[in-house]
Amino acid sequence: MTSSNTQTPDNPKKIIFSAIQPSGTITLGNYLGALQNWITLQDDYRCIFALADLHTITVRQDPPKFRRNVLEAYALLLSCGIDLEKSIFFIQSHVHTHAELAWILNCYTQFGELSRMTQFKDKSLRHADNINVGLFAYPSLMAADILLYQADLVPVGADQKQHLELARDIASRFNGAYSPTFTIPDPYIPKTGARIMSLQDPLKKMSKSDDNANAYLSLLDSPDDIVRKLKRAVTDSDGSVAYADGKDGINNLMRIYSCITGRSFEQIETDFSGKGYGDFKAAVAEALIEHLRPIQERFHMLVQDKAYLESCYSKCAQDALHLSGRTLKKVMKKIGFVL
Ligand code: ATP
Ligand code: LTN
Repeated sequence: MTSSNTQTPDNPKKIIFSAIQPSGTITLGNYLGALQNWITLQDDYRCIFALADLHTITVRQDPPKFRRNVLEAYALLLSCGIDLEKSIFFIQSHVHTHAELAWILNCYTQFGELSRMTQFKDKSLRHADNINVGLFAYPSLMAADILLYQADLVPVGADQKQHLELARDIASRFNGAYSPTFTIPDPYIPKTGARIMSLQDPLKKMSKSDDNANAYLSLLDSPDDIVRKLKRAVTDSDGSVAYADGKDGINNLMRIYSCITGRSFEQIETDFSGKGYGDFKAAVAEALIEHLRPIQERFHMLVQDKAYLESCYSKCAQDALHLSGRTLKKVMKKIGFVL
């Protein structure tokens, strides 16, 4: 049986583009909110994924740490299940068309539009000593990423929706000024798009750039780290394992446990009725440790094989350049560049 997205001559597979910044160790939030969906989408869509390292330098990076973060994130995403037989997975800075189209799109994006972006406002407050032009123009680079591949769908978390809307506006404006050039991308907000919250402040999202390492679970945390961080996770004084308003800490742990084990909230409530938070936290830790074990094993093997990693990202960069080069050429021709 073929699903509606299976490729046939008159029904080419839809194109998906998404990217993640290699700005630190990938968290459980990134995994459950984004990466797990990327992995499942690979069967039904033509998927193109990237590590958005050009975006990462909008915040100052320590060079050796940055280099390590990029290579580790590449190995980790492969370990999570990005399959290069099905998908392209490249490093953004290896494909020069991104910076080139971003410059062009800057000239089709208004100052006022970029000024309204909430991420720019938030990051300007957090990095008040370095409000650089790249931070401001971040969304036009993101638009270039997406539009270069004529993506139909872009899986992103809610925090990126505003940027995607801007990408749609820029694409429509360009198409209107010349002739249809770019596919207008739709956001793809996955059903299981769990929003995983900080373990220390369950009203704040779990983030890899949190100063407090106890607030997030990294995919590379050791079993001891996982047990310790979960033991310290903030809960409430009610004591019953139940999903309810005001129990943000427990709700978050239930969401994590449910995503990992596939058990519904009702099933979890039944399994843990009469048991305390200590037992529940131990069960969440156990489930996570088992889930992450094969990913971590693959990661530790892959990350040492620099030659293999290089062969993967070089081949993918070539494929990405081939696809994106066609769009860039079309754009330049329409604008009137001498080619
Ligand atoms: P940073 O801390 O550097 O801002 P981040 O951890 O918030 O990074 P991003 O690199 O901005 O993560 O996001 C990568 C993807 O992961 C996005 O699609 C985003 O929506 C998703 N994501 C990030 N944090 C969470 C979370 N806590 N729960 C669910 N999804 C998340
Ligand atoms: N801004 C995104 C990462 C990103 C992206 C993209 C996501 C860069 N380019 C293109 C989707 C499509 C983030 O911080 N999560």
